[in-house]
Amino acid sequence: MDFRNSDTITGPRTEDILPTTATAAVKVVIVGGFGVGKTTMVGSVSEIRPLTTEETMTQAGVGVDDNVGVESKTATTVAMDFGRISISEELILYLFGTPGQERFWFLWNGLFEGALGAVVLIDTRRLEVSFDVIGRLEERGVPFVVAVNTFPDAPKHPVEALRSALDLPDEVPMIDCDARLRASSRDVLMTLMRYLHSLAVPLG
Ligand SMILES: Nc1nc2c(ncn2[C@@H]2O[C@H](COP(=O)(O)OP(=O)(O)OP(=O)(O)O)[C@@H](O)[C@H]2O)c(=O)[nH]1
Ligand SMILES: [Mg+2]
Repeated sequence: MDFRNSDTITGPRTEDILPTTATAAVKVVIVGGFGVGKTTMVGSVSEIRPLTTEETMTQAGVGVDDNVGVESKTATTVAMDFGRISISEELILYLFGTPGQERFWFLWNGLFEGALGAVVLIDTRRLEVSFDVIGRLEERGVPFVVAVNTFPDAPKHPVEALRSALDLPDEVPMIDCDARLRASSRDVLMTLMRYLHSLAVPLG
């Protein structure tokens, strides 16, 4: 377990302290198949030092972990990512990134407890790694938005084709993003918050 960008931990930094104006906190889970950019997204958008649990991938994972298409990846999340972002002076989001490797999916149960919504990150080069993820969210009844992470060599599909490939209902928002960029990751979270709000407001 590791606090990125830190050598010694000497106590909370000013930016780690929860603003006194905060009155509501929402738990959001960032989910997706192996290597779609979950840890990257939590790290780019978090205003506190993200907690990561990345471990080096070794030969022992060959044949167990599915790294097809992301062979250059050298580390993988083995438990969770954690970060925090203030959406407004009052509203704080707590972000939990899930592990992508299927052998760690049993951890999802704890990570989803109390979650109000989820972001499903997808990589259009490897759409198939997202099918099970979306199915599991639907089983749990957790509302989610889909964020298409833009890798440079990823094929561009029309939104309707993507929706149909993922069998996504029309009302589920879909947005392009670059998980490395704070503003882009923040837009994704704002889309989720707007969607959750629309679900909470009773129709006319
Ligand atoms: N070009 C590009 N690269 C990205 C983007 N997001 C992530 N990456 C890279 O893709 C790789 C995988 O990202 P991670 O954030 O580790 O993916 P993950 O979903 O947490 O992976 P697991 O925890 O192993 O499932 C890293 O090398 C990132 O630098 C993106 O939006 N664009
Ligand atoms: Mg990760």
